[in-house]
Amino acid sequence: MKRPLKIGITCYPSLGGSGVVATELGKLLAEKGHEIHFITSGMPFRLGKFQRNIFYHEVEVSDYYVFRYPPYDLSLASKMHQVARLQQLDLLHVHYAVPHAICALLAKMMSGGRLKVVTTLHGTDITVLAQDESLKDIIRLGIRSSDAVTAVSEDLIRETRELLDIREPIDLTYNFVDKRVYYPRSCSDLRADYADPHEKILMHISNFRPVKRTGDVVDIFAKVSAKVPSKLLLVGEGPDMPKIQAKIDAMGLSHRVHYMGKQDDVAQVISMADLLLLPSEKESFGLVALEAMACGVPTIGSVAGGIPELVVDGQTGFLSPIGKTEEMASNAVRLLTDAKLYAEFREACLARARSEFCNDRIMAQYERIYYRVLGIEAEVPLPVCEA
Ligand code: GMT
Repeated sequence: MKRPLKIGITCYPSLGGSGVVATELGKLLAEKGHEIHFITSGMPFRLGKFQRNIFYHEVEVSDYYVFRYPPYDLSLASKMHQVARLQQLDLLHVHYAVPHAICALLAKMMSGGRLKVVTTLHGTDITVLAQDESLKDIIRLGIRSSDAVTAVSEDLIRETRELLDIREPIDLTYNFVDKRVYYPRSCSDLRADYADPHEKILMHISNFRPVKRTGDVVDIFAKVSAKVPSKLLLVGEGPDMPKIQAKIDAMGLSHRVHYMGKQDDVAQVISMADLLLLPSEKESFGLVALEAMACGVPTIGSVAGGIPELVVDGQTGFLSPIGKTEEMASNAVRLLTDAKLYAEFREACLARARSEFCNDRIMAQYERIYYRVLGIEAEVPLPVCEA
């Protein structure tokens, strides 16, 4: 008989896909009866209101005057150990290898080896940080000393093996969306705030870092809007935003662009869009493309990282080589000007999101991993999700 588990979850609590996935997973596991303890530097932003079986433990960092750099990693490791001991946790599930896998390893050592550690790799913890010679060995140690390692795409598994020479098994656990939250929302009123009825809406959502190639977003939009009356909605903020604003001004597009800032209710916002633009340089998965897909919005994107595992080229979007903005723009125009083709893509999006990336199925995969590392024999059926 399988018993409910006590699980500590650590992630980056601020805006970002890995934090979203970790938080949503914790909420779903709690609904299923597991006890979830978030151990993070701040309240995970998607945690929302009180929910049974969910607890939050804030990591406080010592600012003792001798420290030039406050030792966050040590405080996190100590907190993990304290919570694990007090709450009798079965395991720690850490999202993003750096520094979380190493902190969990320290907590495990403090527990005398009793505590199990599951590490989920999300993207730049491997594709960027594992290329940094000063971090490579410690990331490898974190991965090798975890009791189980998961990654959010086949491509990320491949890169992890290549960059770090990891031979140990890595479980594939795609990201997911909660189908009760991500579905096409009605938004005709809202749409009218941003676009005239005859105009299309193109959207980009990200943290505006260089890997997102937001300059390409503007180039694609400029080419599309020259042919199809349209507006660009930019959601999120980040270091490249001032550069992008300057580019939009210089190209005379300001009157066609809305800056939406950070938004919490992504399903509502994304439902306003006709297309999502995701021309990233690196993207281990591209959670936002899945969120769009679940709301019936096709993606125009790049063949980068795990995006092709998610977006089926020619069915739920169009993918082009990185930087090929001309091709991306003409694919966007094709979709926006062919109502029949667009309707087919929309249907394919909804079906794929519901069947392949449904929360029940992915959560069951994680549960299987938890029971496996704990050596508990448990029947966890893998639900088949209807399209
Ligand atoms: O790795 C990052 O850049 C940050 C991370 C995050 O916290 O948002 O994003 C990664 O994890 C997401 C959730 O698994 C993926 O959907 C993103 O594709 C991935 N980002 C990159 O690979 C650039």
